Amino acid sequence: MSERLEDIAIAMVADGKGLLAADESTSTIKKRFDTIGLESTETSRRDYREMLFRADEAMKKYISGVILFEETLFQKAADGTPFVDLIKAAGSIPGIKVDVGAKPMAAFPGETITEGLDGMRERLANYYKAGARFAKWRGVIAIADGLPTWGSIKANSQALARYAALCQEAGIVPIVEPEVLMDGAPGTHDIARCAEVTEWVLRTVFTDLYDARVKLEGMILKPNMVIDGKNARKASIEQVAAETVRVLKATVPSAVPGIAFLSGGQSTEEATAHLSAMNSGYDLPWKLTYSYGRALQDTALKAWAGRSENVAAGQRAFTHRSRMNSLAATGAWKQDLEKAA
Ligand code: 5MM
Repeated sequence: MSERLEDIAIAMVADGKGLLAADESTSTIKKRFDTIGLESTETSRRDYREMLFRADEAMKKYISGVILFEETLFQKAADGTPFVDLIKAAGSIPGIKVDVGAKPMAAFPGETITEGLDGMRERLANYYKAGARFAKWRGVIAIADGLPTWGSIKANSQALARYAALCQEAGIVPIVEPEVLMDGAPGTHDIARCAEVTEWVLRTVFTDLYDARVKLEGMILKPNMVIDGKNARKASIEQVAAETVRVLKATVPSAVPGIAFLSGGQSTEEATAHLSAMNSGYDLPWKLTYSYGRALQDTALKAWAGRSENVAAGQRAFTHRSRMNSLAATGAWKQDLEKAA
């Protein structure tokens, strides 16, 4: 019997758990490996992901699901165990990134449109067979002088809605990720501008999801936090939390079971502090948790540095960050826990 979308979605945002975004495409993981001077090959990518997925405590206690890149979904650990089996054995859910990337949008200079809808029904059937029970699609919205435009917001929003409808048809929970960039060029906008654009984008996305007949109970939203641009960071933790909650309450129906944030280039500790602040002191209709890529992986990647003798150190770093974010997901994180570690 196939699982209900609602149940999968609820499991993805279970108390004190969140998602590990490990779906870096080949070009993005190369950039990450460049920072530790490691060549990106199928084997080095496997070794890195295996280190994360075998971090037992983190995976069992803090990670509800892992977003994978297609290569990783079908990849095996060094001993031949499929990664999907490793993830499932830890009680976590395998997921798959199904978009094929944000591409320059014709006639919209400086903006992108995410591609990947063609042939998606067939691909989803294969991913389901391989064990994926949720998927992810990311639309990217940049803030700059005169940007974003309505044309690009609408096109990205409609693509997200089409993708979500196809996922639900396939028995797969869609993670709907409309990312308003904090670290796009020039990254000098203030928090008020981010709030205005995020609200505009989310209103559009939920209208398109309704028009596409997407069942809100069987999806997860993955938004940016409302924060000022990376090159103009000023807003306090409390301000980011308050503005993010305000915009989400104004736009996200309570039928959505959970919201799992992206970290978007925030420092690892900032991403944790913001999440914890939102989970303490606000009355919220949905779960708020993490679906972090960089904010869960950065310290682990550095500790590992591509060396087999550092696997345990990398796993310790990943476990620590996962535990801190797990505490943040229930509003129980405190800064001195970082120092203690
Ligand atoms: C892990 O990075 C994801 C895929 O990026 P590319 O398609 O560009 O390789 C990305 O979508 C990620 O899942 C989200 O942005 C969340 O990651 P961060 O690092 O922002 O938390």
